[in-house]
Amino acid sequence: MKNWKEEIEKLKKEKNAIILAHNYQLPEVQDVADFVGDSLGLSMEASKTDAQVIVFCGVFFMAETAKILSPQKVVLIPEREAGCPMADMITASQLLELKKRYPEAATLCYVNTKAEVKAQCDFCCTSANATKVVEKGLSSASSIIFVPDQYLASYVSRKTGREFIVWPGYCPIHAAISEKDIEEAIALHPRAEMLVHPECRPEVTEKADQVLSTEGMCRYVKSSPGDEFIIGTEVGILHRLQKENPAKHFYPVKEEMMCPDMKKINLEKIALALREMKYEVELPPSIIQKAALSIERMLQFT
Ligand code: CIZ
Ligand code: SF4
Repeated sequence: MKNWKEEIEKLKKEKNAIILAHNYQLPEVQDVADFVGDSLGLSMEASKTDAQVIVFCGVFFMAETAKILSPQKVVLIPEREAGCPMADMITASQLLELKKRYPEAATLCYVNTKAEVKAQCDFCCTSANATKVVEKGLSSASSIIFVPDQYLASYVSRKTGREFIVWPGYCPIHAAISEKDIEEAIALHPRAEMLVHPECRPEVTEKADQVLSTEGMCRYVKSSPGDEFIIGTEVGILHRLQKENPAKHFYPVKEEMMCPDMKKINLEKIALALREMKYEVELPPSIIQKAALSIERMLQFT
């Protein structure tokens, strides 16, 4: 078998590139990355680095976000077909229709959206900062359109007491966790703390000990005195949690919590991306400019 790791290291130096991997990527992809993190953390790394080439191992909207924050750099995604079904649930024209129906409303989009949707919004947010963006950035808005994740919106609504005009989008992976799955996992590991992602359904987040973004889970586990955790998000994160906390124990709520799009990138595709400089993320300058505004506004409040 070819030593992809060696080849990737060599190509990285040749091309002055860095590799960024999302918390949900395959373990071997996380292990060759210069940084592993959430979509926003990775985009910030992309804008900070001196490297001219960024190989973004994640799904398409994340690579787009990196490009929006670093338009002068070359952003490559090793698999063009790595999309996000939730991000595909709303288009820019559907959002424009919604905005027409509620002309007074401010618009907030989850980072899991296409660049052209971000370009139509006042604010962007991630699962790590959605509550803060609503409380601080949008405190004076009389009403708020929040797209596309109805479950994240419902969680933030519970936390902030604000009501939103929502879109019926959802993550098919997180929405597949049921209340029964939670009860079964607790019965199997009664001492463990239950951490779930805010993309889960309300009946699931209500049963959890903590509702956290992926970075929030990484931070929480490190500082918690507990040593057993049930993890209600995509299973890729268990690799990072275990690596950073070798003495602690992690159990997925269920093994099938796997996002097929996140698993489309492998070492061979990373090597190929570097060798052939593909697939380059390109966006119209007007979209970059407008989408950057909603992201930069969010950054003031995080
Ligand atoms: O923002 C991200 O990276 C996503 C999609 C999830 C999370 O909780 O970090
Ligand atoms: Fe999209 Fe869900 Fe996959 Fe995240 S886990 S990339 S929200 S489909």
